[in-house]
This record gives sequence, structure tokens and C-alpha cells, in this order.
Amino acid sequence: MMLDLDDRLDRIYENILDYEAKQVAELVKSEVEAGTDLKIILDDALIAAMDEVGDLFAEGELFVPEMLMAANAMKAGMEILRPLLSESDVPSAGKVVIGTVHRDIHDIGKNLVGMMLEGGGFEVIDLGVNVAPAEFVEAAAKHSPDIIGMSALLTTTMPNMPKTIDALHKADFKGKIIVGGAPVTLEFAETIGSDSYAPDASVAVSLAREMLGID
Ligand code: B12
Repeated sequence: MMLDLDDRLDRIYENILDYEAKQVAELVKSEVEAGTDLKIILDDALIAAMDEVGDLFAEGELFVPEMLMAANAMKAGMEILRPLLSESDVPSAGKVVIGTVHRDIHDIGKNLVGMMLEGGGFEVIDLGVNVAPAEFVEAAAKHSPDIIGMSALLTTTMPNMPKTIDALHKADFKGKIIVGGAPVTLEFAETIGSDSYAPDASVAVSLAREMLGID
């Protein structure tokens, strides 16, 4: 006997919270084959589970390794949906270009932010690490993102954030800018003219939504 839709979506949700990437991929695949609306799978199973992970992280119930495992499980489901979503008309929450600034190769936090944003329904273009200001500018022109996110983990690479912001402003970038990374503070973000700062990936998703006026 087949479970009803809510129970099947709940199974995907629970498997994300149990970090079962393989199970998530299989369940999402059979849901697609059953003809379930892609947006329902995305919103009610994948994004709902990542919202829960974000809340648990914010409450101190989950830590970075668990959040990464859950994000990986969600990603396994996203990989099934992504090619189908790009063909369909599910609206993306917005487009985000993200990268680690010049001369900095730390990417765990940036990847986590990217995955959580994807889980939150955003289209994410990841420029990788050691991204020079000119590369951010080039990506801004190419992709016209709603938001550009920058990560820095070294006090020596933090000054590359204002350099990148200046270059973006000179190039007339009209979108929003968000910065983060362990040494970055709200105060620093404010002095360099960033629109926003998030201390972790779950706050990054809520701020990205807020900046674009999505509830
Ligand atoms: C792992 C690590 C490495 C790995 C990186 C592997 C990788 N693929 O990323 C390796 C070994 C390569 C490395 C190299 C170096 N590292 Co290192 N590294 C770390 C370590 C231990 C953990 C960083 C991490 O991944 N944390 C976990 C993630 C999840 O947290 P996070 O990055 O802070 O991200 C969260 C938030 O900050 C936020 N966030 C992050 N990015 C963004 C972006 C946006 C837009 C938003 C909104 C939010 C956001 O959300 C994330 C998720 O919640 C830290 C110590 C530490 N505790 O931070 C040192 C640390 C950052 N490294 C340090 C140093 C010195 C180096 C080296 C210079 C060492 C050397 N002498 O070679 C090199 C630098 C190389 C380079 N040019 O970048 C120092 C920096 C000191 C300083 N104040 O500048 C630290 C603090 C260690 C120390 N205590 O000395 N490192």
C-alpha cells in the first residue's frame, strides 16, 4: 500500500534530518516518478527540512558537522530536482553569486551558506575560492544576481571585502551585498558599506529573504 503524499513528504523530511543522503535521493526520485508537483517536493520536504535544520542550529541543538550532513542530504535531493526545475516554471527566490574573497581558500562555511541558500529556494552561483574583485564584477555583469555574498576567514583577507564592494559599486552593481566568515563582524560589515552581515548560514537565508522582501 502506498503512503499518502503528506507521509511520503514527511519521510523525505525525516531522512534529511537523519542525514540519509542516499535515501533522500531515492525518495525524491520516486516522488518525481509519481508525478508529484516539483514545487511541493521542494517546499514541503527539502526546504522545510532545511528550515528546521536552520532553527535547530540557531537553538544550539545542532552543530556545524550535523548541519553539513543535513545540507548534503538535501543536496542529494536537489540534484534530482535541479535539472527538472530549470526546465519548469517554479520561480526561484532570487539569484545569489557567492565566493570566498581574494587570497583566501577557506570554503567550508561559504559552501554551507550556498547549500542553505539553495535549500531556501535561491539559485546559487558559486565562484569558488580566491575570487578577485574583478571576478566578482564580471560575475555581477554576467548573472545580474539579486545578492552577492562574500566570505573571508582570515584577518589578512578581510580588506578584500571593501575592495570588492568598491569595485562592484564602480561597476554600478545595483543588487544587495552580504558578507560573512568567522572574523567578520556586523560592525565591520557596516563600515565597509555591505548591506548585510550574517554570523551563520541559517541567518544568511533569513536575511537574504528579508533583503528581497520575501516572508
Ligand atoms: C579548516 C581550516 C583551514 C583549511 C581550509 C579548508 C577549506 N576547504 O576550507 C586549511 C587547512 C586549508 C586552512 C588554511 C589556512 N588557514 Co585556516 N582554518 C581552518 C579552521 C580550522 C576552520 C574554518 C572552518 O571551516 N570553519 C567551519 C565553518 C562552517 O565556519 P565559518 O567558515 O566561520 O562559516 C560560518 C560563518 O562564518 C558564516 N559564513 C562564512 N562565510 C560566509 C559568507 C556569507 C556571505 C555569509 C552571510 C556567512 C558566511 O556561515 C558559516 C556557516 O555557519 C579555522 C579555525 C576556525 N575555528 O575558524 C582556521 C583559520 C581560519 N585558519 C587560519 C589560518 C592562519 C590559515 C592559514 C594562513 C594557515 C597557514 N599558515 O598556511 C591558511 C590560509 C590559506 C589561505 N590562503 O586561505 C586562522 C586565521 C587567523 C586569522 N585571524 O586570520 C584560523 C582562525 C585558525 C587559527 N586559530 O589560527 N585553514
